[in-house]
Amino acid sequence: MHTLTKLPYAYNALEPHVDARTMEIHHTKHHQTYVDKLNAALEKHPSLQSLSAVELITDLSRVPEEIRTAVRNNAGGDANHVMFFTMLGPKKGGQPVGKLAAAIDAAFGPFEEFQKKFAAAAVGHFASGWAWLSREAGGKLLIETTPGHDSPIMAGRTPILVLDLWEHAYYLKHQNRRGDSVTAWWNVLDWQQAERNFVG
Ligand code: MN3
Repeated sequence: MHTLTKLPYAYNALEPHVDARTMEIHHTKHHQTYVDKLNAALEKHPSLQSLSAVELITDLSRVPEEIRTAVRNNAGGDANHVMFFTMLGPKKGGQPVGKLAAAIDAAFGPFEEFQKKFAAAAVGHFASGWAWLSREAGGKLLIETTPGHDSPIMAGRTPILVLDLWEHAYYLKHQNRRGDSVTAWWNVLDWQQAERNFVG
């Protein structure tokens, strides 16, 4: 059975950047639902139940066709939310560190330029989805967005940063202003974890 990953901070810990009510509903309702639906999809497939959500989305071809869409959506939903939530925290924000800082500089220019490019991709993405900084197998850094709960992992890339673009992630506080939620996100982003994702 897949279970809801506990957050390493309280729901109000990211105030004022992300409000407590949004955090609580996002985690206990939205994220929980993906975990529940993933368990339901795997109910009749015991051989797949020991695989983690990340393992499931890494190779969806081994998932039977009749549950593949459900696993793609809900293992993707679980894996993406675990990464998203555990890369946030109080007293975070600031700038990239270590090898990732140098790589972002080389690929996108100064940090402020990277922020502009990332925000433009996030705001420009149509409908629900996720914005990412990811690394191709050859090492190249890429800003990309994915629809639904798709992940760069499904295309063989390594996610470094992830931002939830679904309205449920920001609507209570920011309504239609997705750009404001991107601005807020920089203040709670854990760059130490991003560096660990980058160096592997
Ligand atoms: Mn979400």
